[in-house]
Amino acid sequence: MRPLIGVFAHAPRENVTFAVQTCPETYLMALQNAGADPVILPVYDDEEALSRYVQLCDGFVLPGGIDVNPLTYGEDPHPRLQGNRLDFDECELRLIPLILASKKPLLGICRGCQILNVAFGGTLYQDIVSQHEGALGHSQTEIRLGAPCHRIRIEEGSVLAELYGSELLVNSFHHQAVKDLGKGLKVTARAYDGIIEAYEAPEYPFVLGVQWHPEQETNADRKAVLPIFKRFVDACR
Ligand SMILES: [Mn+2]
Repeated sequence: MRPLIGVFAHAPRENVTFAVQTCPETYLMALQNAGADPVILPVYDDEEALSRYVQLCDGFVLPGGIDVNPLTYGEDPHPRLQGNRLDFDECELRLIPLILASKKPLLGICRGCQILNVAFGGTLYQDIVSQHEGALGHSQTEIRLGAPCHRIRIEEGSVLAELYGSELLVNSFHHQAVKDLGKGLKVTARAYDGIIEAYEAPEYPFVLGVQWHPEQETNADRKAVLPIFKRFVDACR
């Protein structure tokens, strides 16, 4: 039986003439290729609906997207904060505890990794360049989305170490990042400037946050796409 994976929709970066909830196709394709059936779940401010989604699906993906509003972790906006949607943040912050309580697998990617950290009580860099001294370029200049941008160093004993060993080349499309790690999370990869690129939650069967976009890596020569999604989908069976 192919597991049913709920991918949460998010707001587009640009303001559009009518409100939409969107999901890049690459997440759906990566999950399908890894042996799952994805469904897009609407962001919906109704606790009962969110509980139904959590019952319905075997695992969940929190995808990339726009900035997280800093009010969610008790800070005022930095001048370099970009477009954000507090209502989406608040919905995800109501949803995440329900998923965690179900013990079902949860994969947070980019913004998903950031909001998941906030749900665990952590904070974010609102803008890496202005708030983290010595930061390397996390806003990728190589034009192809799946091309590598920087190296990450992986901690021994982690899911990522099982999949990739001690170092991996990843893409990078973020100006925000995890600052203070939430309680119960464990850093499992960092960039060489110290920025947290991945964490796990050892008390749960499968909780993984990655700051890069494995779903974009469609080049067969690169190895980053399928291992993460396969491992995640296996955990959802
Ligand atoms: Mn990065």
